[in-house]
Amino acid sequence: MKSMKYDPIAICTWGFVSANAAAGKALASGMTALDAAIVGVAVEEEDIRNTTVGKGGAPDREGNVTLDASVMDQYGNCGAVVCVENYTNVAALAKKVMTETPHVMLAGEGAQEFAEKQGFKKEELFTENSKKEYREWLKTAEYKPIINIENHDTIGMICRDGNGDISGACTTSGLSYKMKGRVGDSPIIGAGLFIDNEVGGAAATGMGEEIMKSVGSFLIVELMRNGMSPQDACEEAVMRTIRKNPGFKDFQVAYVAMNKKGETGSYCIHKGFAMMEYRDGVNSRIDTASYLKD
Ligand code: SD4
Repeated sequence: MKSMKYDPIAICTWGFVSANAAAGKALASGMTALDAAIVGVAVEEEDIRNTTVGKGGAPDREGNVTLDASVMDQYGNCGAVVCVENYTNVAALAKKVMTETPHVMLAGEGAQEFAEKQGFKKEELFTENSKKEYREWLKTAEYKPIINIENHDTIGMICRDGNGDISGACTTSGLSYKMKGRVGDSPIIGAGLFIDNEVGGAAATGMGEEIMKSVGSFLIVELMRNGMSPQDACEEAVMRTIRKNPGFKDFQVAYVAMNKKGETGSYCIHKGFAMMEYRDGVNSRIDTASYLKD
């Protein structure tokens, strides 16, 4: 490991062992926090066994696989793409929107044309396995998000590099069998992801509609700015949703956060959520405390 001013740390949503390890390794080799987060989440984007991120992601109810992603760096720059078809590495594409255009977000066809121009590889994202599951789903065509299973495995990642700078990325295929055109929290800066390098960063997973309503990741960073620990800030953000929505038992909302000191936290409504944390060269799974105990 290179000698560094700060210990590199990577955290991410869910038990994405390889993705978090890839980010940790990248940080240890001296990569910036933003690039390490993109390298990390790309592991899930490319893993066709993951049916909620990237290639192999479940389609919308009409059979289109559409991806959403966002990135944010230590300078407060951000980029996002929504409803992207046929390109796997949408977090890297979101970075290109940030660095190569005067905009923050590109959608659908415009984002795809931009991807093409930037040299991203065009691919079929709808895999045999997702097609099989989709055909099964079509038999009833019932839309019912299942807590913690397949509908909720977005990867949101926050990294701190050797300079102590914090950046992040968030990438998803969104809710399985969503309405055509539906976009969740993951590509919305402040909802699925927010970074303020003076304070820290946060990322979300779960029912995007609820996360957007409370601008959850921004809320967590602001709570940390006002002195809360990452853990307390994640808990308060989840509690805001619980207090406002009596239907909270029917969906999952989960957050991970890290502050400038490298302290981390996570919290969720339903048990079963976990956070990965890479620190001191060790990648650990942390079972997150939940509001509902069973
Ligand atoms: C969304 N937050 O699109 C995402 C869903 C999710 O794993 O977390 N999926 O609402």
